[in-house]
Amino acid sequence: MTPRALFSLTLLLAAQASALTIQGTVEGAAGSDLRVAAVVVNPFGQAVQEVSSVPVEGGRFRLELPTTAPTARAQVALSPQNVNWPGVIDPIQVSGQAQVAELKFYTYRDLNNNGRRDENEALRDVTPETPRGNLFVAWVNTDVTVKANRGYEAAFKRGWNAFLVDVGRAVKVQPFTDTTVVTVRLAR
Ligand SMILES: [Ca+2]
Repeated sequence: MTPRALFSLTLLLAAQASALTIQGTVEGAAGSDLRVAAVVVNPFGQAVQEVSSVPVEGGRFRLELPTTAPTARAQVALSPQNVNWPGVIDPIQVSGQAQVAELKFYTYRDLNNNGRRDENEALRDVTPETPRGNLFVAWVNTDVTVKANRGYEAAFKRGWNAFLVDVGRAVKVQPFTDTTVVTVRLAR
C-alpha cells in the first residue's frame, strides 16, 4: 500500500468512526408505513433539513447520520441567546464562536410508500429516551463547549455529537454510544 493510499484509508476510517448510528425501538401502535426521521431544526423549532429517515420494521429502527455537514441554511451561529435545548437554563456560556445545527426526531406515515416524506405526510415530534436521559444530537463546525445552569456541560467535537441529557435537580449530560438503544414512544 502506498503512503497516499494509507493516508486515504486513515481518513476514511476516521470519517467512519465519527458517523453516528441511532438504534431504537418504538412503543405504541406503529403502522407498517411508519418512518423515523432526523431533521435539523432552527432555534424556533422549525424543521429546516431532513438529514436521514428510515422505516420502522418490527418495532425497531436503525438511523445512520451522514458524516456530511448540514446545509448552510440549516446552520446558525451558536450564542447564549439561541440555545433553546432540552435541559439548558440561563445563564448560558459558550466557549467560542461556532456554527451549530440542532437535530430533532420525528415520525411520519409514508402514505404513498415512496420512502420519503411528502408535503401531506405530517411530522410528529418524538423524544428518543433511555434510562440515563433523553437523546440530544447537534452538529458543530468546530470544537465548542456549552455550559448552563444546574451543572449542564456539553463538550462538542467538530461534526455530529450525541448526548444523553438527564434533567433532575441537576442536569447531567453524558456521552451517547452507538450500542445504546433508545425508546421512542408514540402519542396515542
Ligand atoms: Ca412519502
